[in-house]
Amino acid sequence: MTTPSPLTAQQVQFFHEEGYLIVPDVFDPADLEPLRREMAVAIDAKARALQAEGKLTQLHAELDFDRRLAAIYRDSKENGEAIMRHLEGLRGGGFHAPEMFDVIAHPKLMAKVASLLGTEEIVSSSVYRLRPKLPNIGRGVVPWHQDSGYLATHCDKQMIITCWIPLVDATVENGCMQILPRTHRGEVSNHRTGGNAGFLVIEDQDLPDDPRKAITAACPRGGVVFMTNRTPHCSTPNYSDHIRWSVDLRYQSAEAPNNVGLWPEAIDAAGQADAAFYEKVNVACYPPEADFLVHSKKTPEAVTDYAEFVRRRAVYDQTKSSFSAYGRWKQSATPVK
Ligand SMILES: O=C(O)CCC(=O)C(=O)O
Repeated sequence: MTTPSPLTAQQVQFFHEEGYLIVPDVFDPADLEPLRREMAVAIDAKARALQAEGKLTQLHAELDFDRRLAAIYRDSKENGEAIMRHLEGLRGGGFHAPEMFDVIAHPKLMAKVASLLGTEEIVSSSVYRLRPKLPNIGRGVVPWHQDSGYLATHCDKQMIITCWIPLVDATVENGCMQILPRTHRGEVSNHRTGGNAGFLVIEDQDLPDDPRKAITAACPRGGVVFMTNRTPHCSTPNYSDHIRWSVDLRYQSAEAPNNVGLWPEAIDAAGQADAAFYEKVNVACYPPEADFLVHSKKTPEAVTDYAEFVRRRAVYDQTKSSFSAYGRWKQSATPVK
């Protein structure tokens, strides 16, 4: 394979000035095919399991990845939700497969992230989200927020890069993201709990700029939307006839606070790890999730492989961390009249 190209100096400058960067061709669309295929297999397996339990009658197996889950959801919200929960990738649960890890650690992505972080020593978080935004279903509409709203306060001034990767062309019609540019250098805005679908929300009066200045982050399959953790963004409804599939991943310098290599010595029946674990794990920007070294020039032998990635996700999933970003935000969202 040829050495993947870094970003140009102009792209890096744009990212640091604007707080985001859209690169339309990080991947060949074919690079994402194995992930799409494995996700389709996971949907099929869960749909068949629901059928075996007598909960689902129509498999819709004739429909492709971009339409099948929407048809299942239309027949039964419960079945659609069950499949989404099975996929979403929360903590150690949800969908994980070598094809997912291959995207997280993909050399083409690492080259771009290294350009933005200014280092080849890169830590990723096992927190990733697979987002099936179904046509005309409100659940996938994400209100204004900064990713820092979900992270620990001691990481407010760190650089944590979100890579938002569409698995279909993301367009205005199918609910791509909106981004408020040049606002990422200030403090973390006031977030409120109780936004759409339980997400945190920055209400308009708390946004660092007029939301009418937002840019529309359309991005083709193969592209990546890069954002900082303090870049306000949201996403809009899907008015198309297909699912807007995407995955979002997070990366930071190995110098930024993290829990790489930290394992709980023991976990009791109630899911409590040893006290030393909680004391140390709170240094991470998002303590409930296992960080791991994903790319390194200095110590390539220390880079985490898929088997260890799975082990770390599973062991962190068992620990009941007391950290909740929601505790940072006291006020709940203004009810919509
Ligand atoms: O995929 C979306 O609609 C929103 C994604 C998002 O908010 C994020 O990646 O932080």
